[in-house]
Amino acid sequence: MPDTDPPTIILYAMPGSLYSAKARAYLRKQRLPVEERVPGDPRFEAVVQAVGRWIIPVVQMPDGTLVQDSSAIIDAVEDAGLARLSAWPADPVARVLALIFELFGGEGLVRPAMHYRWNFDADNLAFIGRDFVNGLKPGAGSEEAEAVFAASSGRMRRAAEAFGVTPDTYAAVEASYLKFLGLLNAHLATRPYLLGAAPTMADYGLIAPLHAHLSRDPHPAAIMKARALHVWRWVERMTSPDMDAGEFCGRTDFGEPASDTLKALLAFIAEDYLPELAAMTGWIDAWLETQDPAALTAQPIKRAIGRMTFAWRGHDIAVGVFPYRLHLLQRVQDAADALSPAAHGQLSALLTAAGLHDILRLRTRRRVERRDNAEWWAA
Ligand SMILES: N[C@@H](CCC(=O)N[C@@H](CS)C(=O)NCC(=O)O)C(=O)O
Repeated sequence: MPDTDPPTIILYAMPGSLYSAKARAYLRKQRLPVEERVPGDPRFEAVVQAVGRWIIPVVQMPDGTLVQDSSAIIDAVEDAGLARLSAWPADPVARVLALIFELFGGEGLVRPAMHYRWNFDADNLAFIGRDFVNGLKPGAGSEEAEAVFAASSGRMRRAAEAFGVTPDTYAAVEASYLKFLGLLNAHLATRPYLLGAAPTMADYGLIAPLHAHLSRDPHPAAIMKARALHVWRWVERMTSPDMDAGEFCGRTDFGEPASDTLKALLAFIAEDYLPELAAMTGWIDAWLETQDPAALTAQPIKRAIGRMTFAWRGHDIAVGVFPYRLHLLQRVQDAADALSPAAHGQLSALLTAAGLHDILRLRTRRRVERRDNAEWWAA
């Protein structure tokens, strides 16, 4: 490669991984030289040692720094000045909305993602079985492949339960997803990306569940193709380095951010996800009160710190409590807190009309911080 080419970013990821899709879509839109490697690549071993756990996606930046976490990867590329097409919309109100979709995409849509991947074995299993093995143990023979897939799929099926996907919620998870898919399809019929002419963090947040699981696994892929052409096209668009928006004939003005179809999506988030955020912040705040502050801040936060029950669509569902979600919620609130009074008024009106205003209010007594590729309780 000639000296003038920008140095390559290495992305450790897998085609079937939810958070990998978010980092990959963003990196592709930047048209940066990226080399994607699977975790089964022997070079991943040293990355696991350095990051301290087995997790993807991880990016090795051109200066050698390792960054884990799809959100942190996007921030790192932006901070390094490498972004061609920033993930952040110019309008500060739209920026807050982008962060709401980041939170809802990566965390609020894990129920349908896990359900449609793990509860339709007849359609999905042959595809995801080999897809997993290609990422985890490329070249494995059939016996070894079976053992590799059994171990990782067993772990992921248990994860689905930790998100509240159990036989008595299957019907509610499906009804919720189909409603969301209809609303997103109506929105994307009118514009190429969530917030208009260009991709933003809103799109990168939603592509996480909508790529690897909901558009790629055979069973949900058929649902998306049959019911939601515009969402399907958007998924294609999000995997392309160019805008891939020919059907919009060069239009760039979509009157953002206050379209009715966007408001309907915000109202859906209020109905579907706000109850869980309220329960989570309440649970974490009560839990923090009982903890010894010195012990709390001495080590990184575990992925799940407990289990809570809350009412969701007529069911009492038991789910893990994941402080990472609080970190993403804080990003929403920090961006809202930084708005001018006029912009804050505009945001408040939009969120109030959608029934989502509480998303700015749900806070805990101690913040989550990120450092050394992990989450920590703030001092
Ligand atoms: N917050 C992280 C989550 C990453 C994550 O959960 N990755 C999954 C694959 S999609 C993983 O590596 N799981 C491994 C495990 O939990 O053992 C991010 O956004 O990167």
